[in-house]
Amino acid sequence: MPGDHAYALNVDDQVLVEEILPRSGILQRPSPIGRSTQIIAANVDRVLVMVSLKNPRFSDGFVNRALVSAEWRKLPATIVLNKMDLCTGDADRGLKERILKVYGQDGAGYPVFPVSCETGSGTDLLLQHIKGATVVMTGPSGSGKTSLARYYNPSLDLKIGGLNPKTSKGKHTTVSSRLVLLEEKTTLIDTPGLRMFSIENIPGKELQFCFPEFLPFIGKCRFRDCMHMSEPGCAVKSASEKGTIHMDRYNAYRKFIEESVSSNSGNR
Ligand SMILES: Nc1nc2c(ncn2[C@@H]2O[C@H](COP(=O)(O)OP(=O)(O)OP(=O)(O)O)[C@@H](O)[C@H]2O)c(=O)[nH]1
Ligand SMILES: [Mg+2]
Ligand SMILES: [Zn+2]
Repeated sequence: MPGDHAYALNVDDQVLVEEILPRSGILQRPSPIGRSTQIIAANVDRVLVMVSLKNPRFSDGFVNRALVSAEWRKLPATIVLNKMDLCTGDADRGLKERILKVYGQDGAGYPVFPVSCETGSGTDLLLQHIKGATVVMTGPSGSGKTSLARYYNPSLDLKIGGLNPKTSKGKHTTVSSRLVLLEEKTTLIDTPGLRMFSIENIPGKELQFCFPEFLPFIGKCRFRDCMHMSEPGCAVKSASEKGTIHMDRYNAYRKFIEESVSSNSGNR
């Protein structure tokens, strides 16, 4: 598993793994087959949610699910907006501004780094941000995860894929996770692109705690067991109406609650 810590012996120039140490900072996703879960990476300090504004197109649903999943695992998350070299028009600039407002320091509170693996813009700041840490990249296929690993370490023999010209989506080029060592004990884990980050494993009641900007308001609602949907005197809803919590994030929360209710009732 990329990121595992182990005791190993060196026997005749071969590394023999004796024992894998207990894992912390695990990033998981439900397995596409069956109900089990797959571990994407272990002993991780931070998750980089790697997306692009276009080619492939930015998806709030993907980003919100990835962030909720990281919060659930108590892993700090950073959003990396790659392919900024392609974003030159007013519409692109508008989208970038909205993303910063919704997810950045004045919104949900996440660090957001616009970068380009093509021109190198923003990559120094990002490297500074992850210095000394073990970070895992996750994102849709084609967002440029492997390109970033190769940008930082050009000697790496890693395959970079093209995009499907019709859909501008990636071609699922990376098929297994790979640990990449960078300078100053920084470790970057490249993973296969995901179609969608599933959060089905998170109980509905816990979802509110996976939105960090909700935390100052939780416990201040009229009802102690408020789910922040339609209950009167809800402090979270009221903060979203005032704009203290961005309405896009509040609506994402509502959608996840509705999904969790309908998937639970389907199991009965
Ligand atoms: N214009 C531009 N293209 C980029 C940039 N970064 C990556 N690409 C291109 O995007 C395509 C996909 O890049 P990959 O690095 O293979 O993407 P990935 O996220 O690793 O994709 P999977 O392995 O399928 O998950 C390639 O054609 C890259 O050349 C960028 O900053 N700007
Ligand atoms: Mg890749
Ligand atoms: Zn409430």
